[in-house]
Amino acid sequence: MPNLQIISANVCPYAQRTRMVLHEKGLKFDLVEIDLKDKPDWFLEVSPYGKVPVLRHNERTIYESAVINEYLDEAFPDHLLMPVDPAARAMARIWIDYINNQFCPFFYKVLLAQDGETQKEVAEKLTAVMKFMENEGLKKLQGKGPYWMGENPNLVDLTLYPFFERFVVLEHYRGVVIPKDCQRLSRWLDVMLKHPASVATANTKEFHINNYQKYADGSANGVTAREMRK
Ligand SMILES: N[C@@H](CCC(=O)N[C@@H](CS)C(=O)NCC(=O)O)C(=O)O
Repeated sequence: MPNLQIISANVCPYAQRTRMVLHEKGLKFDLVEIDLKDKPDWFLEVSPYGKVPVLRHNERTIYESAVINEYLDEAFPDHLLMPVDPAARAMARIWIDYINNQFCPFFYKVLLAQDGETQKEVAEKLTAVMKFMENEGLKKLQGKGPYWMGENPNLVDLTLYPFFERFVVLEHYRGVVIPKDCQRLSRWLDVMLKHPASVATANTKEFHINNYQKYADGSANGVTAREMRK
């Protein structure tokens, strides 16, 4: 049995990604939950950025969700979650990078912005990001779908989904919704909400709304909130 441990916080979308990958691949693992508001001393020794998720596999420690997910896919190749064809692998990485560097920052910035003008500006940017994902991503790559790159979920789906599980928070605090003309994105979300790895790792709408209150009222002061405010 693989000796896998994941250090996680159930509030964290990045950690949920990795739990989804472990679930999707059918891997058994020990889950170590930490409180991000009161991080244990041992955690700072294993997590150089002070962030979850962190994976421990035998003697190795690996961090950064996108890196952990590819590591798991390579170390346990039974049920691959990256395409095999090099061009398709490159395309999957392009979208994982886009999600991490465009979608995620604007997701947080919409919540963190405190004045109306900035909230409007970042909400417009997030809307443009979703339209780009609809037209450049789903429309060109998913074929008959229903997943990002076809009929099976891959690492792109598992990278993006945890943020859409939390999208209700943006609607609740800022009135931001998925644009009406992003129908593929909405259908993708409907399918992902029912996907077994999503169901196995899900938290409720109320849980997320409560958890992001400090982001929305401007009092969040963790590493992520400070970085995303920049
Ligand atoms: N780029 C990182 C981001 C991970 C991240 O931001 N995790 C947050 C929780 S969602 C965290 O641990 N933040 C520590 C803090 O806010 O103090 C990854 O993909 O793993």
